Amino acid sequence: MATCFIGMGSNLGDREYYINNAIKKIRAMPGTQIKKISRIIESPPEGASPQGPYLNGVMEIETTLRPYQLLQELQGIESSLGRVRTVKGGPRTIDLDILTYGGIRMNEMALSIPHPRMLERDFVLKPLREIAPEIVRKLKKQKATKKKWKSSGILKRCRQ
Ligand code: PH2
Ligand code: MG
Ligand code: MG
Repeated sequence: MATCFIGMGSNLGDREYYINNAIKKIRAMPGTQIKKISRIIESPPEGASPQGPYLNGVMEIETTLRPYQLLQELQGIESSLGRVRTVKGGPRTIDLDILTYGGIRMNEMALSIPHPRMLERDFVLKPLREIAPEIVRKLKKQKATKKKWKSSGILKRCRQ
C-alpha cells in the first residue's frame, strides 16, 4: 500500500463537473481509497499558451496499484472525461498528475516521480500544503540538499 498525492486541474468546459467526476472515478479505482481532498482553488494559467483560468486541487490516496498501473488508471479517467492531447500544455477538461508515490523517485520517459515541476507551481503547492505541509517541507529540503551536492561537485564525481 502506498500513500500518493494526485494533482487535479481543469480549464475547459464545466470545470467543476470534471473535477467532481474525476474524484468519483478515482474513488472507484481498484485497490484505492481517498484519504484527503484539498479545497479547489482558481488560478490563471501558469507558463502555458493563452488559455482560460484553471480550477486546481490535490488529493491524498492510498493505493495498492503500482506506479504505472496508477498512471494508466488516471489516463483512462482523463480520456473518459474527454481529455484530448493536441498541443502540449494546451487547455484540458481534466489533468490528473501523480505528484508523489510513497517515497519513490523515478525518472523515465513516461513517468517522473516526484512530478518534476511541482515545487515551482503555486497551484500545486498551495493545496498540497493545506493537506500535507510536511510533504512540501520534505521535498523542498531534499531539493536544497541535492542542489548543494551538485554545486560541490560530489554528484558528478560519483557518476564517473
Ligand atoms: N497546468 C499546466 C500548465 N499551467 N496553470 C494552472 N494554473 N493550473 C494548471 O493545472 C496548469 C497550469 C500543465 O499541466
Ligand atoms: Mg498531466
Ligand atoms: Mg499537469
